[in-house]
Amino acid sequence: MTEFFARARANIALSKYWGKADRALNLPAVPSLSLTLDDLVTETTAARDGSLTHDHVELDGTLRAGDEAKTLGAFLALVRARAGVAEGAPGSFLRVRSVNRFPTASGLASSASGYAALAAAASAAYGLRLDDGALSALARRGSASAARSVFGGWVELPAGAAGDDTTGARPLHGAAHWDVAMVLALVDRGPKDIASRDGMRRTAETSPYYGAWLAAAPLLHARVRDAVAARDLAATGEAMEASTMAMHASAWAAQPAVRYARGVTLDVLDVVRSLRRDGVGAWATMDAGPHVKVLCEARDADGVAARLRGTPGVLESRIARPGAGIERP
Ligand code: 2P0
Repeated sequence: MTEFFARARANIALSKYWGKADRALNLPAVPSLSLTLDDLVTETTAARDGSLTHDHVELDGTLRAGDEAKTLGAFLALVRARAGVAEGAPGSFLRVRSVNRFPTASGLASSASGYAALAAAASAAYGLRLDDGALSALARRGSASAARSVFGGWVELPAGAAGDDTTGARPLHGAAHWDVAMVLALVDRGPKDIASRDGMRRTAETSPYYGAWLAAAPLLHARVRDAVAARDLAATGEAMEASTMAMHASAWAAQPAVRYARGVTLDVLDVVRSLRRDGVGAWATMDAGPHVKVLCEARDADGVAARLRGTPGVLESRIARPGAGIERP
């Protein structure tokens, strides 16, 4: 059994992806821009195993079963179809081991690094040679944010056009483009309340503000992209916060509400605002969970992390820096 290894890093979106243009192909309805981070790593090995009658996927030491195994198996079946490997043929199923080496409590998006690493390891196991763009488009089928984790640094995932399965992310600037940090404030160790896929579906189906989000998102994305290109921290931070709040506002208005923020989340937002009042350039974003990620200059990161750590309800704060793209066979 030959094992194929891949390593990918998580990313945090500055302009947010929320909603799908095509549910079957998992195409995003809006463009997004992210920063790949250095120390949130998923490592995955995949090997074809003739003794298996279905895929075995072990995540963080636990063999996945039920709906989760079904979802993962459907993704691997897609990789097989691309590689021309007949479903059920001897040696067609994979033994996969994936470990999140997040040096921190969980609760940070791992589906991005997870599906990027899985797409890379599985395609290698089937001898499917993909360039980064094609690998990104494949990872997107697992999780749209995973398309961005194929690349390091500053990455754009365009909105998809219904039916266009080639949509993948593209690198805008390398990790060295800008010396910033994302300071992560973790406020909860439990699993998230609503999976992002379900949250965005409910938003699209029931929120009166989903249409407003679809109209605003591309403009906010363009502001983020221009500000990142110019390394203008205030402009980037303001546009990032605007995209974040517009996304979450559309979700809050879903019925029932899709609300990821807790009381402590808002307390951290207050701290970030008071940091700015004190002259520290710091701006906040949140994803499908209660944690807050704070963008600042690298030289300010220690001070920002200390302030966040001192906020009641913050369990842990750590500094992430721009990171590299995927490593694969
Ligand atoms: C993002 N999020 O742009 C946004 C902001 C969460 C909030 O991408 O359905 O796990 O698997 O494509 O990529 C999380 O959603 O969703 C996400 P699917 P995904 O980072």
